[in-house]
Amino acid sequence: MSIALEINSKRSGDWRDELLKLLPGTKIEIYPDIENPNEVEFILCWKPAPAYYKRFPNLKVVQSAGAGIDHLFPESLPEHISVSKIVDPVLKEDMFEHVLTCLMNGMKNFASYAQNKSNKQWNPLAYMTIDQTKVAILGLGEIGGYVAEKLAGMGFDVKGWSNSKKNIPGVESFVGLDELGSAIDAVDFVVNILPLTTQTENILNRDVFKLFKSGSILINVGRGGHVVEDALLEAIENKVIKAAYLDVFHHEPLPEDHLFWDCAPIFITPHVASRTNIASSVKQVVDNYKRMLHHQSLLNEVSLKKGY
Ligand code: OXD
Repeated sequence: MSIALEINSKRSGDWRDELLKLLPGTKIEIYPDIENPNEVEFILCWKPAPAYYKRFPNLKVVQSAGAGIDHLFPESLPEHISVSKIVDPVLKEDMFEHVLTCLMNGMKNFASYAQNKSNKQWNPLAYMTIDQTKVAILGLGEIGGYVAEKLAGMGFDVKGWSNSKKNIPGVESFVGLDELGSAIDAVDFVVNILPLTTQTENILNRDVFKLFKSGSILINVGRGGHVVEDALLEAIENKVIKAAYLDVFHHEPLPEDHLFWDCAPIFITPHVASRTNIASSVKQVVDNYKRMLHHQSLLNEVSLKKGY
């Protein structure tokens, strides 16, 4: 019995070291150096290659190394394989801080002042305050719900949109495609924290951008696949969207020749809004491995049908 790590980043070694501290003596191998694929029952993944699971005939559990599972090809996984995601207070707090940074930057015009400085221009602009600022959060799962509640607690006027009704203090809840327009109506910032599923892919499209308040700001910390890129560039060109803070993209790293690099109102961060903290997440991975060994249900298991 062994654990395989297929983590498309430089962090595989760190994951293995942390796992070994809690599971001494366990065989933990980093793909492609797998001695016997038949022994692998548990795999920890971040952006594995398509059909990765076919390499391991006795695989029982796929554990995402992040909060999302869209990168695990959930639609093609056989039903007998269980899938779990990371749910970690550190991830939620980091996401809240990133979103707050984008909000405050937009509200206080820091990008304009950076540009004015390079032109030696002294040009005071009108700023927004928290109590005047309306925010819509798309996606009220573990992370989105946390961000919405914290922003509401700070005094932002917060609306939330999700698949099912939510009862979050201070957050007005809107449900389903019929209510998407009401959720984003008249808000200053739209923050996307949705999971990427067949239902939510391309949800930020031309028709939806037409419902944005003129001069509003988009913050995308969900997935690149939520956004129809041409439609976003058009909405920016038409000044419907004043600025966009994008942390996630269709292709990562964002290709050098991508139009977003040269579009001044688009701010690019390299998928860093909230990165899995190995030290605070490793215990739940170990718990899931032990649960699998004892035929118990997993922590933070996701529904493959729903995709989250
Ligand atoms: C995640 C991410 O899913 O970093 O955790 O996007």
